[in-house]
Amino acid sequence: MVQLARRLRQDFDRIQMEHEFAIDEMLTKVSILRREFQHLHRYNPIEHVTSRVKSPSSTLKKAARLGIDPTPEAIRERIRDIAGVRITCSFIADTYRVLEALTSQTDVRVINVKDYIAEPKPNGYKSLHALIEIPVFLSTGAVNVAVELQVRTIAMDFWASLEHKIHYKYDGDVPAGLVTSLTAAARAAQILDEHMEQLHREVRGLDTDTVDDEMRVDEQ
Ligand code: 0O2
Repeated sequence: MVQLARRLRQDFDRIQMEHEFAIDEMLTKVSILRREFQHLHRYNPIEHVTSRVKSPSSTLKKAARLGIDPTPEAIRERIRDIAGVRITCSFIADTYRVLEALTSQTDVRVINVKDYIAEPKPNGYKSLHALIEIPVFLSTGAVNVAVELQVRTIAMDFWASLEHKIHYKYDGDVPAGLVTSLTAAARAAQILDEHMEQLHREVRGLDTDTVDDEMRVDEQ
C-alpha cells in the first residue's frame, strides 16, 4: 500500500515536471518569435507572457468534477490544460499573427483552436485559445505534452482578469447588475481595441519608409 502510494506520488510528480518542461519549451518559442519579429520589423507584437502549471490538487479537483479516474494515465489523457501559456499582444491582428506563427511550427501539433475573438462567449469573454501538443525530450525519450495557449489583447486581458475576480468573488453567481456592467465593459474594450489598431495602422503607414530603410541596412 505504501509502495503504491509512493509510485502514484512519483507519477504525479513526473506529470507535473513534464508540463513544466513543456512550458519552458513554449516560452523559448515565444522569446525567439519576439526577438526575431523585433529584428525583422523593428516592432514587438507581444506585450507580455505569463504561464502556469496547475497544481496536483487542482488537477485532481478538476478530475473529480469531470468524473475522471484519478490515475496518471487518465489524467494525462483527459486533463489537457495542466500547462497554460497566456500571451498578451498590443493589437487584435497581432493575436492571430502570433498564434499562427506558433501553431504552424513543425513540432507543434494542434488539437483544437477556439476563436473567442470572432465569437465571444455570451458574457463578453474574448481570446484565442489553442490546445496544442509539443514534444519534450527526456532521458527516456520524447513525450508529447499538452499546452493550452491563450492569446489576447491588453484590453481583452484587462477585462478577463477583472471578470475572473468577480466570478470568483461571487462563486459564479454574479449579480445581474454586474453582469450588465461587465458586458458594457467588454464592448468598451472592443471599441478601444479597434481605435488603437486603427491608430497603429496609420502610424505604421507613415513609418513604412523608415522601416524599409532600416531593413535594407540589415540586409547589407
Ligand atoms: P484558469 O484559472 O485560468 O486556468 P475547460 O478548459 O475544460 O475548463 P472549456 O470551456 O472547454 O473548459 O475551456 P475554454 O473555453 O478553452 O476555457 C478555458 C480557460 O479559458 C479558463 O481556464 C480561463 O482561463 C479562460 N476562460 C474561459 N472562459 C472565460 C470567461 O468567461 N472569463 C474568464 N475570465 N476566463 C475565461 P480555467 O481553468 O477556467 O481557469
